[in-house]
Amino acid sequence: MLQHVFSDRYISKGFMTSLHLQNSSAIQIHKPIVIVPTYNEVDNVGPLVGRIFAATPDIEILFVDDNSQDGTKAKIHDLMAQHPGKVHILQRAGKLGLGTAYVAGFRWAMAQGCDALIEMDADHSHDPKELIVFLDKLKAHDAVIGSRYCVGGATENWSFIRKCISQFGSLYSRTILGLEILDLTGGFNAWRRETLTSINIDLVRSEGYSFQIELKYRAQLAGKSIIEVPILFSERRAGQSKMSLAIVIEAMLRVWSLRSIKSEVATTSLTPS
Ligand SMILES: Nc1nc2c(ncn2[C@@H]2O[C@H](COP(=O)(O)OP(=O)(O)OP(=O)(O)O)[C@@H](O)[C@H]2O)c(=O)[nH]1
Ligand SMILES: [Mg+2]
Repeated sequence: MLQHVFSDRYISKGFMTSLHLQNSSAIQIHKPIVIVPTYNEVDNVGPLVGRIFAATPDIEILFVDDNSQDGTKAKIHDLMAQHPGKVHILQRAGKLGLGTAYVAGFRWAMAQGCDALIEMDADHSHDPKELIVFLDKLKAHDAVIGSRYCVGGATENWSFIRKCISQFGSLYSRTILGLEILDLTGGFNAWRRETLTSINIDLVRSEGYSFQIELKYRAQLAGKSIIEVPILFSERRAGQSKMSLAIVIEAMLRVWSLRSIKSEVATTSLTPS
């Protein structure tokens, strides 16, 4: 059950089209949280917190830091002191990968009673102004996918090669897995707590981009109501990319093994949350 939503500029031009219109029952959101994995993002975390609270004052932020060596941890502790009870840190011993960072973050946030969990990169590629749209859409859908590839979505300042890798990655995964979601590798997504519980995140084994693909695959297989919302994805503002050839190759290979979890997901999605 997938629906696409189109940005105002496209709606006003008459481009609005919808696919599947079956919505999940409407809910209220009481305790939303943005989960940001960090590895050496010292120059990004401070401005990011400012931008998030400027866009959505009533939200919490959890950084999952993998023992960054550039002062990110100390910076996050400063931010926690400036925003008591609103900024949190989950510290891990070393660079253990994006996938396990998110699973640990999801578990931590759910244990705190958070009911809307939003994935976001630390490097300002994702615009906090979209959070309000995500939270609004999450009232009626099990998951909201920030999409560069639905109508109205875009990337900014990306090299031709980077665009090709990203678009090929989504097309390749969609074809192999038979998925309808257009942006499979993107990391700006919102999940209802019940969605993550019912797709059993403890079973997720992927890292890097394949983590994003696996989560979306499990959600679609479980019949969740998913909406794609257009986003503008910007190049990172500061610091170094952690993207590597190994992560791209892991994603390409992992997609094939994801096919075999179809039956496993069908079973676990029947388990009450
Ligand atoms: N905790 C943790 N965070 C990570 C790890 N790898 C990457 N990250 C964070 O995950 C987010 C996405 O990583 P990026 O390096 O921006 O990857 P990308 O967006 O694909 O690549 P660029 O935008 O080109 O930098 C950033 O906030 C990183 O700091 C990791 O192993 N552990
Ligand atoms: Mg990035």
